Amino acid sequence: MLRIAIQAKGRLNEESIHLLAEAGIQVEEGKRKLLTRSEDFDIEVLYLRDDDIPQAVAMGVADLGIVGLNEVEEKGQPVEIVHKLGFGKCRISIAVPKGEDYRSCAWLEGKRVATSYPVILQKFLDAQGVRAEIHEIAGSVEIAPVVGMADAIFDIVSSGATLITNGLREVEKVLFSEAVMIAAPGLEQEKKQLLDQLMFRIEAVERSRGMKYVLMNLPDQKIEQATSVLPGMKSPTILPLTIPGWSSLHVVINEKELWNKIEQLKVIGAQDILVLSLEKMIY
Ligand code: PRT
Ligand code: ZN
Repeated sequence: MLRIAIQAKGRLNEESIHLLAEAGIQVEEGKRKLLTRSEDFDIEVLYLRDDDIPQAVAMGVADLGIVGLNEVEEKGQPVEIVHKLGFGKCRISIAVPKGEDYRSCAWLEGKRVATSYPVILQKFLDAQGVRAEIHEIAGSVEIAPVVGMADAIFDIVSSGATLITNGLREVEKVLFSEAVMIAAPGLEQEKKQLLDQLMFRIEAVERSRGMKYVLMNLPDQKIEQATSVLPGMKSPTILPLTIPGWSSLHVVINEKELWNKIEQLKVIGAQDILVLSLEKMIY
């Protein structure tokens, strides 16, 4: 059996549960305890604070974890990053009061920087050859300059709205983060196999994101022309219709190019076009 640690509540909780559900692992929210066993897959879900997930995985309390890359980097625990999951995207940046004439990292020399991520910040400062005083605070980092506790901050930024509200300007983007799947190093064979199975499912879900399944009817003599404008995943599926000289063509198209492709196909002579959402793509 595998045990996976996910955030108990907070920004990554919902999407972690959603991802597991898409992979066929249902965890009933209502009945949520600290530890829940899935009935669909040989897995147990452990709910923790995100700060505790890297250590829980490194110690083998959990075999896997879903946590922000920022936490993994900060905690420096020996865990393996198995996969980037594409949600919880943010960056950790240095920000200064907007009136400051910040031009380079040299500005930070001798300054006080408030943060909840002292390890990542220290590494960055060392790499830049700058000495600054790091003030570690647990929360509300963005108000530190206003109240005179610090000259700058190093904190998570997503839309940037919080910085603007607090009169701050983002000057250095130090680390780009997103939720990642982490694993304890050296998982035993049986757990490794379950992990491979889980990742196979997750990758199938990811592949289908933004993809649409498109069906259309087309005169047979137009098939070649239609095929030439379609994306080259594999050749489209072509099925004969009961009407002589006509076929039904099925193809998977990325949402981004959907309208463009449909317009081209219509000009070629496609009719009765159906666009369906795609749940999983398994190769
Ligand atoms: O209770 P627990 O310790 O588990 O949760 P937490 O309060 O430590 O973390 P939580 O739930 O706030 O965030 C979990 C993870 O989500 C973080 O570690 C990041 O990997 C990721 N994430 C993504 C974010 C954001 N986006 C984000 N915008 N984490 C925090 N923020 C905060 C940020 O601290 C700042 O206050 O949102 C504000 C900035 O947002 P913008 O949009 O105004 O720039
Ligand atoms: Zn936390």
